[in-house]
Parts: sequence; structure tokens; C-alpha cells
Amino acid sequence: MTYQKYLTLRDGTEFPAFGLGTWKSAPDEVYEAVRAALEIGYRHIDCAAIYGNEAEVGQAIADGIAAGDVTRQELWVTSKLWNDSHRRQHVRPALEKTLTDLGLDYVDLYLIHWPIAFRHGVEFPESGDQFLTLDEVPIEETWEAMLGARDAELARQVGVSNMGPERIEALSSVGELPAVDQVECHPHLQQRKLLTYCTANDIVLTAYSPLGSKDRAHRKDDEPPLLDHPLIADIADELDATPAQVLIAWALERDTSVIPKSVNRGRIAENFEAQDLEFSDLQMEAIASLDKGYRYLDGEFFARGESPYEADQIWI
Ligand code: NDP
Ligand code: 1BO
Repeated sequence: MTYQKYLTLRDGTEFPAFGLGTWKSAPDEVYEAVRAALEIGYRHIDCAAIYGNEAEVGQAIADGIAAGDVTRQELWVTSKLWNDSHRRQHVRPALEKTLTDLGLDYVDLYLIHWPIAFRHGVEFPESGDQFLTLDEVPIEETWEAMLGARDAELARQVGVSNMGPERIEALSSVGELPAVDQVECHPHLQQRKLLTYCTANDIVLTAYSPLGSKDRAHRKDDEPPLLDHPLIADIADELDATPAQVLIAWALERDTSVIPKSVNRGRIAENFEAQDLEFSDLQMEAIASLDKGYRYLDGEFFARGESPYEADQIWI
């Protein structure tokens, strides 16, 4: 029986630390992936409207519940508000669309996906005028509407993604800090400053791209492949584990939540079993030395052409 770790949110809610990512899981693959995950024991699925597969994820959840693999109460479903729905009047309809697609009455966690805004109806901007600046749609306005959606019981918890301490701190003017901040985090980007801030403020950090997001369409030539790193391979050998399991277990050891994506049943099971790994202090110290502030998802795709956004200003 694999051990399953829960993290406690500020209001005492128990949050399953380990979950399944679904970005780039094609609609025709994600149904089987989520069914397999629920059978294996996953209790946390990470979704987003922009992933274009919430209907298939929802069908798999419904069928998994019908098959007795999990109950709705045991399951944690996260989704995210896309950048074109930051205005007050667009937040609740966007969440309602996600709920319809997922076939759920509520999500457990709803996140502002990025601190970046587009005109309503724009999926990915093709010109500068399709962006909105955060002066035009302040993130505080979006956050207030997120809190309203939670108060209307459409989401049990609300949080943010891709935000650093400065941006999160600004949200406190609205009255409440987020329950969760979901950011890229792995041994090459350890997010120590942000993790210290989150811990001090009772915010759980969820680590995305924990394996280095290795199927990115536009890879950079100098990209260091995390799964092939010799130090990770050595520790995997010492623990009789795989490199992916080491990366996942490292995130759990630091009391972060972690959401590796896979559409392969064998790798879905392999990743789940990472929850049983334990490190020595020496192994944790060795992995700590790999931090180089390297982002696989560098945000350049939001900063191209006439965009009013700069990539290095996204995560402040
Ligand atoms: P991951 O770091 O999870 O890597 C996914 C890649 O690793 C896929 O190519 C997958 O292939 C492969 N993989 C999975 N398991 C193994 C294994 N055991 N051994 C070898 N390869 C493996 O990348 P993601 O960028 O997808 O991040 C995870 C999740 O985080 C996303 O799916 C999404 O839910 C969330 N996310 C959120 C973001 C945000 O802005 N909030 C941004 C990015 C991600 P295969 O499927 O074939 O197994
Ligand atoms: C545009 C990238 C979204 C991944 O969550």
C-alpha cells in the first residue's frame, strides 16, 4: 500500500500533496490516463480550462466514481482561470464553464492561472492589442471575484499560479491571501525565497513541471535535461528507484505538493510509488546543490512582439 501525504491548508483542509498533471495530455489520451490514475490510487487531478481536455477528464472522473475507484469527497480537483477572463464579470462564468466540462458541482481549488490578462475570448494573443495590462485589469479585481466564486461554493479553495511574493502580498489588500501558489519547481529551480514566503504565510506551494516538462514543443539548445542528470541517476540507483521517482519524492520531502503529468499507465504507477521514497540528509544536500534558477517554462511566449509584458517580470 503506497503512503499518501496530505498537506494542511490555512483553514485546516487536508490537501493531497501528490497529483496528476494534465497539460498536453491529448483529449483522446487523458481519459485513460485519469481512469488509470484513479484506479492506482491518485486522489488529486490538476486541470485547466486552457488544456482543452476538461470534458474528457470529467468523464474519466465520473466513470471512476461509478466504478467505485474513488468518491467525490476523496478526490481533489484543481482547475484554473484562463487569462482572457480576469475581469470581475468573467470569472464566475469561466468557472461555471469548467464545472460543466468537468461534470462537477464544485472544484476543490480554483487558481488564477497567470498574472497576465488578455481581451475576453482571446486564447493566445496574435497582436499587442489583444493583451490587457494589469493596470487595465488589476489582479486585485480578479482575486476579489475568485473569493466571490468561493463564497458561492463553486470552489472550496482559491489560489494563484505563477506569482511571486510581491504579487501575492498585493492581494492581501482584498482581505485574504491565496491557499495555494502553483509554480514551476524542481532541482534546477528550487524556489527557496518563494517557499520561505509561502511557509511563513500558510500558503502551500504546488510544484509544476517537476520532471522538467520534457515534451516542450520549443526546446532551447542549452536546456539541461533534468531526468538525465547524473546526480539524480546516482541517487535513484542508491534508492533502487527511477530518476522520475527521485524528483517527485524530493518535492514531497520539502512539503510541497507535486503534480507530474503522464499519459502512460506504467509511468503513472511509477510516479505514484515515488511517495514511498525516503532520502538521507546527504542526498537532500546533494540535490540542493543543483539549483540554478533555470525555468523550462520561461514565459517568453507571453512577452513576444508587441506584448506589454516582460518575461522576467511575470514571477515577481
Ligand atoms: P512534467 O515535469 O510533469 O513532465 C511531463 C513529461 O514527463 C511528459 O513528457 C511525460 O511523458 C514524462 N514523464 C512522466 N512520468 C515519467 C517517468 N516516470 N519517466 C520518464 N518520463 C516521464 O511536466 P508538465 O509541464 O506537464 O508539468 C506537470 C503538470 O503541472 C502539468 O501537466 C500541469 O497540470 C501543471 N502545469 C501548470 C502550469 C501552470 O502554469 N500552472 C504550467 C506547467 C504545468 P508521458 O506522458 O509520455 O509519460
Ligand atoms: C501556457 C502554459 C499553461 C500551462 O499551465
